[in-house]
Amino acid sequence: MPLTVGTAGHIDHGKTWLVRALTGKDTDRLPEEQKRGISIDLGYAPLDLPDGRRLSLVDVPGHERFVRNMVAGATGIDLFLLVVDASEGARPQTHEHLAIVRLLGIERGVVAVTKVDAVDVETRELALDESRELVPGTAVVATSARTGEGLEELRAALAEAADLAEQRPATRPTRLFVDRVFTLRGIGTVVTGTLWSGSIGEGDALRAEPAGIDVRVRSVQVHDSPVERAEAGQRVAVALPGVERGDLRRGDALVEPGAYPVGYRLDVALEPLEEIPDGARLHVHHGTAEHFARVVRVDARHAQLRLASPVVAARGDRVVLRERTTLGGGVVLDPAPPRRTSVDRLELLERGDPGSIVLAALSAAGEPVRREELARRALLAPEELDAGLAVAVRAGDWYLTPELLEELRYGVVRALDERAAGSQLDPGIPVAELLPQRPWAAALLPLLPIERRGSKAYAPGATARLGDRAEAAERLEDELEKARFTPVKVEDAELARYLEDAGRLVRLGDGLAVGASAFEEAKRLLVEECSQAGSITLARFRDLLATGRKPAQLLLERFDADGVTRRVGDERVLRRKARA
Ligand SMILES: Nc1nc2c(ncn2[C@@H]2O[C@H](COP(=O)(O)OP(=O)(O)OP(=O)(O)O)[C@@H](O)[C@H]2O)c(=O)[nH]1
Ligand SMILES: [Mg+2]
Repeated sequence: MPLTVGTAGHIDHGKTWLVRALTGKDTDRLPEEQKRGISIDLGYAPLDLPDGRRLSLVDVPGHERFVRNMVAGATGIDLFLLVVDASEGARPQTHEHLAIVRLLGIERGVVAVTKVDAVDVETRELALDESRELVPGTAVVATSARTGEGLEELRAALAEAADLAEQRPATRPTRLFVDRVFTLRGIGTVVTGTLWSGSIGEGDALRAEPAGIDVRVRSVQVHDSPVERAEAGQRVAVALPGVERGDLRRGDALVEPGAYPVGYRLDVALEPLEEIPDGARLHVHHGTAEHFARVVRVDARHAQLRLASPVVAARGDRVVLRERTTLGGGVVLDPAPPRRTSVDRLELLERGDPGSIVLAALSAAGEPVRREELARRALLAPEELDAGLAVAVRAGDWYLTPELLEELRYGVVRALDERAAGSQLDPGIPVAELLPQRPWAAALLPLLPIERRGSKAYAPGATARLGDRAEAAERLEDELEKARFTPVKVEDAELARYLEDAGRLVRLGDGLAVGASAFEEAKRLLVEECSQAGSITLARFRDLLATGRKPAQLLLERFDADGVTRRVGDERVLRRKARA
């Protein structure tokens, strides 16, 4: 696993010299750094260990004015290399850098007591003791960049710390925080940074956030050597053709498109070093970015950070809070929280159970949600998300809480009940009207307690019932019986349709109907006549029924429509299927 080591320590305590002694590389490359003899910005060098492993080394400045650069460098590291001048001992930035490293969750490292060539044995022992007390449980090595003393021991101690370094948390999608942007002749814009998670290879389509610029990776280098893919934990240089140098800056993130939210709020669990009151204004260091922010306290341990600039974060990220001095830090619980905070929600996020987090996110959404949408909240790494989704209800591509499914099912049952109880003869509801008109509606249908018949949904086993129209139906049937072959106007079209479905009447044109028995009788007479005479005219049919011309006409049209007869000129003949 690739690891990055970051120096830490007070100004002038010998960090850069030690890095040069270990790697052969002078990381103070800015003219002003060389002129003033101090480090200002971050420096990078590869460090080869005795066992052949290669670590990345980040050298940070010790000057108190450049602590922000130190934090930017330290956010990507796995191990610290705390440097303490043997004659000076621990000084303010020794403590502050150590605190920052701790706030960033970096547990392991090595302490180098430097410049031991310049002190007597007693001072040296004093410095070693002080360092052991300062960072208990960590190897403390006496070194000199001038004489080379202790360097082998230091390499061995770093190798041991690397063996013990924590695995990175569950693998997240690709995210690299940019620490430098420059232009190379013939190549174009190049950004460097530590790859926090995922991998980057030639041809990858990534997005630079928060600018939202889509980029394509032309080539990737790790420590000045081209590689096919760079892995999480490595120092990476990425060539991005087509991007202007001015489009990107330190603090930006190169991410898998859509994998991280971009927002102006962070809910965090605080780790204060000093009192951080509600309303405090301070700087939030996250990744290589620095955001001005206001603190909204939620309770004794939680706060919402309202940022002046957009942040690209994930749950579990660390932040450092500063205002001239380091005030504390925090662990991100929600990288894109709602404005309204809730202690219960934050405690649930802090417990970290994937199932509970998924259910909370789904219930906050209030409707079914696709996996991508949940992934983009960056509350869970992909494999955690899949584990969490197992407790949700799945409907095609959509996920919802069991409670929401219950609610939807209940709503549908009630709507169908109401419909059946009402005056409607047809207790069905058009399927399209069952659920809100949302993209997930179709996927949810199979989970509803309904029976589909055509375009309508019914309660399982539901049949049409006359209910309070039974009397009207009886009256109508009496009337039809009396009228016999003379069609009767039926005002209640729904009732007519219902009675026709039930085989109790036959609808003709113009809202007219005849009774079922009269219709059958008319049909029998028609078929008989046609069978004997071969055909029938309207006049002959009228005479057979002893009725008017119009009723005979309407009945014949219905027989045509039913496929009993076929018109040939002025006459009708039986269709083949009606014969015999
Ligand atoms: N005698 C002696 N002097 C050293 C040694 N290492 C560094 N120095 C002296 O300390 C000065 C500062 O060393 P740097 O390595 O630049 O210190 P630094 O910690 O990187 O300083 P900043 O980056 O500005 O915080 C050097 O210019 C040297 O004069 C050493 O091993 N022995
Ligand atoms: Mg330096």
